[in-house]
Amino acid sequence: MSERALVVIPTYNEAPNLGHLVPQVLAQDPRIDILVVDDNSPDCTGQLAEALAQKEARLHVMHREGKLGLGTAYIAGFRWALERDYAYVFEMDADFSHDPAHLKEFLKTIQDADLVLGSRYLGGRVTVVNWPMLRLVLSYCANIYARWLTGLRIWDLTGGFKCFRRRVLEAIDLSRVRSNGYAFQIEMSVRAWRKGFTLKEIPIVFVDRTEGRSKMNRAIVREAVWMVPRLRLMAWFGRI
Ligand SMILES: Nc1nc2c(ncn2[C@@H]2O[C@H](COP(=O)(O)OP(=O)(O)OP(=O)(O)O)[C@@H](O)[C@H]2O)c(=O)[nH]1
Ligand SMILES: [Mg+2]
Repeated sequence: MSERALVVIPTYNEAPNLGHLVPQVLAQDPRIDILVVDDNSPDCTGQLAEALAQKEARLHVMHREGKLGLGTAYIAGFRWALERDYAYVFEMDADFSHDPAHLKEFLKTIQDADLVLGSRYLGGRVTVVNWPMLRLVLSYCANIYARWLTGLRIWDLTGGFKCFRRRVLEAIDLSRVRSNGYAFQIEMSVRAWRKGFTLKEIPIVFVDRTEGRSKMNRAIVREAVWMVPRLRLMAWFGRI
């Protein structure tokens, strides 16, 4: 594999994490670049990213005017990648829940797949560290619900550590992707699956953030609850 990979990292108030994360990600493979998509974080994550990018040519930064949500941040990052010659595009959180050490395994697995998903529940085995029980139960049940309704036989559909082959992002009509929170993860995987691409799951150990604050809220959960049956209906009517 000689092609380049872009790791898209959306940030909102991740200043305590970003400075540590960037060198660890870049150290995994010389073909990896990073795009930070910052939504004008009040804690100045955007300025920190700029300062880091002055010293590191493989780090790029996109600034948006305010908190517009995770899904649209990724869509903007995907478009940026497609305008350049990246063969692989990653989604990754800035909060160290996603261990950069897993990136190598993703790059190996994507050689025989179109979309690789980092899975916290592969084979029913839970590999989540330090989450409160309620959060874990909610996430696990959300995945059973999504698997049952969409018919996509994947253990972890809501995870946000994943690697797309370029042609998947080219095939999906990004302007029609509707969801912005956890549902965004489900929607992207369902759309890839419906286009006939090959999905593979690899086990990851997911560790709860120790720095910064969670952006999870009720609206994100609500969106996922109604978006899943909507995806089912769209699939039935051949809209995706
Ligand atoms: N640009 C941008 N990034 C966001 C937004 N919301 C969340 N993020 C980033 O997306 C990643 C995942 O968000 P988290 O807050 O970790 O959400 P989570 O993983 O569901 O929640 P916790 O891990 O419990 O904190 C992190 O890197 C966040 O900084 C947003 O509206 N815009
Ligand atoms: Mg997180």
